[in-house]
Amino acid sequence: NAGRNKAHRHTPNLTMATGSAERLVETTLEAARNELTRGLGGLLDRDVPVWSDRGGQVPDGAVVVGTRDSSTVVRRYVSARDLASVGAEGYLIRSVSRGRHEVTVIAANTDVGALYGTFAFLRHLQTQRPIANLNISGSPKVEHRHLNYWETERLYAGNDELGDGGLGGETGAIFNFAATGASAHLNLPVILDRYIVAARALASVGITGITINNVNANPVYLTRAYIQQEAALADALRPYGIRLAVSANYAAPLDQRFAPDTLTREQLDPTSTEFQGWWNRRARELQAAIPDFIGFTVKANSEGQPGPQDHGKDHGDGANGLAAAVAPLGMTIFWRTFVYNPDVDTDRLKRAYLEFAPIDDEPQPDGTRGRFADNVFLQTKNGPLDFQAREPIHPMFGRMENTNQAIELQITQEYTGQGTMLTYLGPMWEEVLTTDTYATDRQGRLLDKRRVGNIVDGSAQGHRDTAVVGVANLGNADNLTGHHFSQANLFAFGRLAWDWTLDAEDIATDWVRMTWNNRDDVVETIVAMMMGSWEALVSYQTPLGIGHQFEFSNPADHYGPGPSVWFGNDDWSPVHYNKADSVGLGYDRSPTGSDLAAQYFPTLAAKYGDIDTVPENLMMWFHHVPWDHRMRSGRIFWDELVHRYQMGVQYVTGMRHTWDALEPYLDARRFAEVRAKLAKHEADAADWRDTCVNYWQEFSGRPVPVDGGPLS
Ligand code: GCW
Repeated sequence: NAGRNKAHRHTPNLTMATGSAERLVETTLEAARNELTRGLGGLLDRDVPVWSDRGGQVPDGAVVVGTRDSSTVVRRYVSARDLASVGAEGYLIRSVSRGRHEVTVIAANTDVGALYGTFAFLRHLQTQRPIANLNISGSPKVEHRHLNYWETERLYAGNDELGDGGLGGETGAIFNFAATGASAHLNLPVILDRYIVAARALASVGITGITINNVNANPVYLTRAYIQQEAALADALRPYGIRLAVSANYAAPLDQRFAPDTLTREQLDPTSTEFQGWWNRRARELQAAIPDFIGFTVKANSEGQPGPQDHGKDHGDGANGLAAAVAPLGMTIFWRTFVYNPDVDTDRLKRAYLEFAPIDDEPQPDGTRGRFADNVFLQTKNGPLDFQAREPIHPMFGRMENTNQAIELQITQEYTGQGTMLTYLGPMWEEVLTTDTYATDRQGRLLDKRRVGNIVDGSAQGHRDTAVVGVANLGNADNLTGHHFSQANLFAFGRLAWDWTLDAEDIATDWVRMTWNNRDDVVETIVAMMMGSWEALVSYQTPLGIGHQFEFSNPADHYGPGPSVWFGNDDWSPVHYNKADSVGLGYDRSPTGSDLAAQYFPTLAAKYGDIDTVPENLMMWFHHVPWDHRMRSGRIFWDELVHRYQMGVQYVTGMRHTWDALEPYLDARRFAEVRAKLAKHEADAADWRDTCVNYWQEFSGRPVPVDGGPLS
């Protein structure tokens, strides 16, 4: 990409706000070299000399990193042909020997590939794998591995909730654009050391881009003053292979901060030259300051955000209008499909598919199908509701054959325990990405590769443009994520975005070795604890496929239980989703109900639509289950339901005991911080169990089986 390696510096200094030893680097290879000297120095506990490759004999034991262009050693030991197999961002790590000299070569086709290889090598050492005779290769399955950053909305890692080093006046957000008071002098373009900490962390798991502002977008991010700030940030992150995007508010052209360059409401028609011209001017300003700017993420006609439907046009027109404006600049539009206009269908879960599928399928004048432009991605949440702890896959996966489709996962734990509950999300994402869509071609023949991961990485339907997006959990806490274990989610997201076929347990094992301790017994214990934590959360919050059951009371919204609540709007209300009555519990989306099931490919439609074949863990997403329905365990549904709540809480109690026993092996501070969180976690999990079971019992009228903890 033009300018990717050019430095456009807007600020000369790094400001040490938290006292970590960061420095600004100009190039990606410099970043890689820093990581090596720092990483090896840390692991070996001594200074590591840096040898500059100007030809001549390589010192014995050296680690050489680079491309065939940048390094004579790489040129000597790694053929162009071998390198071709790992693609633009992949790497090869090899032990080579010449006479009595042993050298480790980290080779790639590009500088960023070399950086990823460096991190892979360090991970290899940190996890104490054997380092003799290395022959490792890696390359990503998906090209765009992005974070969406919602600033302070749904942020649980801000303002240093662990109590160390928070800066007064800051919001808790990782990037300072508009801090006030005592922290105002720390606003961008000043580069805070934590931005470099984040860049290093994100590069270490292969993140390639960040949309820096909330999708409920404030147009201020498109103003000149902010673009200058963004450019400084982009410069600091560029060496780490991380590019920027901005969330665009569809109606930004009305905003007086752009005067005299504003539009009238009539001119917001996405097909108009005025609308496209306005966005083209903004995009050009952005590109002038940030040559490798990615493009825009758009939430339109969703939860009160403006969009093309306010002007009589549909999502295709809207996405394409913006896409046309930025296409000449090589930019991309990430158009979100999180829409639920009540006029479309009474069942919220069916609405996105109903709005987007016809546009994807629309015959075009040139004989092809699908109206969405080539530089549009439809960005779709993993499930059809809203990041609940377990949802069925979104029916759109596999159904958007003619459109680029990105999956959106939520790393920040809005519905999965926020900053309090220890919930490792790797297994959830593994479950989502490996779910079989049973996608067929137009003739109804099953595709060979048809898991959600295949749809996303393009291998199912031959898409070349591919993207995975995670809603980030980055805050200004020292450890970036607040809860120490939330870091594992950021790590797992990056690893799975790189290669969705990786195993969530292997990822957890690496993370524990790199983060806590390398003793096998300790590693096994922590990994085992993590691996069951998500299923436990599902059990004590929303077992057996019961939908959204959260209370909504600022600021703790979407944390605690609220099964009896109606918020004055069906789309947000627990009672609407649970449909508790004297017959049973759950939302009928089978053919006798809303028939969401029919939006899936036929095999899944049949499986989900029948109460006898639906997976029990998704049961109440699709069926109103009678209290005495016989479950696979032999228990009746009511007993099974209560059992799940009890098991979930017991698991958390188990985690607390396990953690206590690990005290001798962990550093005191982090041990205590996690311990305190687990105590609250256990109490809050019990609150979920008691609130829900007591409420369901009003309908079931059955006694509570006593195989678990007390129900107060
Ligand atoms: O999960 C919901 C969140 C909103 C969010 C919205 C979305 C940024 O509660 O905070 O808005 O989804 O994804 O647009």
